[in-house]
Amino acid sequence: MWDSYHHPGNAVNNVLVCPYGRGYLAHTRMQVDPWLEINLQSSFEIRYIVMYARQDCCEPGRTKNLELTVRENSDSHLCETYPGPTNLGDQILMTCPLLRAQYVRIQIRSQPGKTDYLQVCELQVFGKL
Ligand SMILES: [Ca+2]
Repeated sequence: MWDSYHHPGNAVNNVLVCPYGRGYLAHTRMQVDPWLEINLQSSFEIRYIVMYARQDCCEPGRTKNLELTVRENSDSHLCETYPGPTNLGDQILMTCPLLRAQYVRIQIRSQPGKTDYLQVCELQVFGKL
């Protein structure tokens, strides 16, 4: 579920800077295990992703226990986990062992009984056809 001021498309709009205010971040509401999934429209050999953290406020502490998974159809594969927490303006690199996939997902695994925000300035996916 997305915060109405922070559309998930902001994570893939090729704008790497997110000043304070509406319309820059992809930002979920507070929830259990928030996630963002990118549909690459075709299958690629995924090598790594770079996630641009927000630069304006509210870190560290929010981006933690992050998982990178990829999937081709329903067959999902966990590539890497990132314990965090992230600091303001961090660029987080997470790698994947050359798996073919059409969908790339990042997800915070909430602690039992806790909820989290997932907030992303930009998510870049690198791979090859
Ligand atoms: Ca962006």
